[in-house]
Amino acid sequence: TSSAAASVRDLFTVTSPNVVYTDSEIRSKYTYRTTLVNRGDDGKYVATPQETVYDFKVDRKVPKLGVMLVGWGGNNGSTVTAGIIANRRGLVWDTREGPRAANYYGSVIMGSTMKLGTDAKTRKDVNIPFHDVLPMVHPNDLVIGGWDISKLSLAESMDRAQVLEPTLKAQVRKEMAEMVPLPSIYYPDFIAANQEDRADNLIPGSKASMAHVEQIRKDIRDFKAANGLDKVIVQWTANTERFADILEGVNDTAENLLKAIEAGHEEVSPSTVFAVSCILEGAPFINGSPQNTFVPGAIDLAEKHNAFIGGDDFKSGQTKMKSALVDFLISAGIKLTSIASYNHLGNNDGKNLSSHKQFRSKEISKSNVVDDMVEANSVLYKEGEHPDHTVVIKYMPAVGDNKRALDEYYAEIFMGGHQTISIFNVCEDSLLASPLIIDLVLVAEMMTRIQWKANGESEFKNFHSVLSVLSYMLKAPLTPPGTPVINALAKQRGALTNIFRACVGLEPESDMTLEHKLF
Ligand code: NAI
Ligand code: DG6
Repeated sequence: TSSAAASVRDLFTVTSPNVVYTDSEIRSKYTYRTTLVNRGDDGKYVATPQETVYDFKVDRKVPKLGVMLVGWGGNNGSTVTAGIIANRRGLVWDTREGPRAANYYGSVIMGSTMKLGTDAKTRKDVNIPFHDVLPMVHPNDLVIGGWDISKLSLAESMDRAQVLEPTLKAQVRKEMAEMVPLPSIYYPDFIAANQEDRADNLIPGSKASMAHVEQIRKDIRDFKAANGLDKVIVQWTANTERFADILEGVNDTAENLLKAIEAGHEEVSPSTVFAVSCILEGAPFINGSPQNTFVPGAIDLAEKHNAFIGGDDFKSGQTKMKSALVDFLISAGIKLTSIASYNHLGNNDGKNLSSHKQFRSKEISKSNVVDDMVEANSVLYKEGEHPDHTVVIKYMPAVGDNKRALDEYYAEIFMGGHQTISIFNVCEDSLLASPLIIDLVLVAEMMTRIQWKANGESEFKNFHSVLSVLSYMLKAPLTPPGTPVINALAKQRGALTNIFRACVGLEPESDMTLEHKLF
């Protein structure tokens, strides 16, 4: 019943005829309002408000969740693992600037808030942690595992990464020394040749095979059983691969892709084999690197199996700034005319990206991130017109994981004037990426527990297999085939926030604040 409603975990409940709480579910009836536009022969638009009534159903049981990282022994993998252990144990460590305590800064779910409404007495905003809007998994409860082509334990990987303070490492070392990545698949042609010397933990075979798919599926099942998990989410945080060629009859449909794996076709990448394995195993799979893991056949397969996938490429530092700044400039009516983005970094990611084909994958994902904002402004840009945009990445071992990102934004302002904005951004890469890895897991898991139906249909169904709601965390968001890509950071956050709100029957966040203007 609606009053049995609130569980001890709930920070708030919604009291509305459109929201019902049971012990196992939250159900909401939500009117989604959009505007349909028709263009007449006279070139004028006719805008018609539309309404769709959706029913949402949220499963309130928070599962015991496992996350398996592909590339677990890398900088991101070892950093996020140490970070979660440190948070779970509430660790404090000494630094030359004084003591530091574990936190989840940089995680939109764990570190940001959302306006719930206006206080009935004070009329001030009431903001609550994002994590408390829906019944979500807490990252401290995640069970972590994964694969790596390098056999170092997580303690050794953490040393190799050179990211964390020695005083913190000392406190997590014992636990991490017992964590050893499972052997993985390695098809040398897909990552840089300079990675070969760390490939000492391999499942036999150097091209795609069904045996590889079966082994990965078994690894997921074994991990689930060994840890008594309800669910497992898999995330690729391994090296950036080169793009796979999209070939008719090979990776264009689900059926062809499975046949190509069986035949050991050389255009099937390790990341696609992982994606296929997860889809077949029903484990959501997220790609944190830029390559085209999700070839059309993989998306087709995910749709056919009702499996969840998301990608591509964590949006951590330079690109996150870009997707906020360009949104600001263009929506301020300023005509951005060029962006020059330089990066130099000295970690293993930088080493891998010093190889041209792998750099090219990253160049593509870093370059397309302003397209939607430009296209949306027909006042500033003619059809097909686009700011110049260049991306340079150089390997500079000395700076390690502290990537330097230098950006110059050049824009045309009022009456032929110019504005030049220069940014020097030291992106502590793995410390920025780790909270995104956590957010992607938490949101993807949450999406597996939300179902919907429209206009009074009888059956509830899942969201589309391609989880575009993860876009905020990703540079090159994968969207359901034929649907638009949104890169603007504020819109991405809006989608995430408002979908969560709709599930508990709350209206989208509105900044109209009429209650403070009309009285
Ligand atoms: P890393 O090079 O330190 O770690 C990658 C790990 O993947 C290595 O331990 C390597 O041995 C392993 N690996 C390579 N191929 C594998 C395979 N087939 N199976 C299993 N393991 C494999 O790199 P880092 O810094 O951790 O980044 C990981 C990925 O995330 C890179 O592709 C990077 O481009 C991407 N990324 C990183 C961001 C950041 O801010 N750190 C942001 C955006 C993307
Ligand atoms: C060069 O930029 C190395 C890359 O792997 C990036 O560090 C990573 O993709 C993060 O990129 P961004 O643009 O989100 O800072």
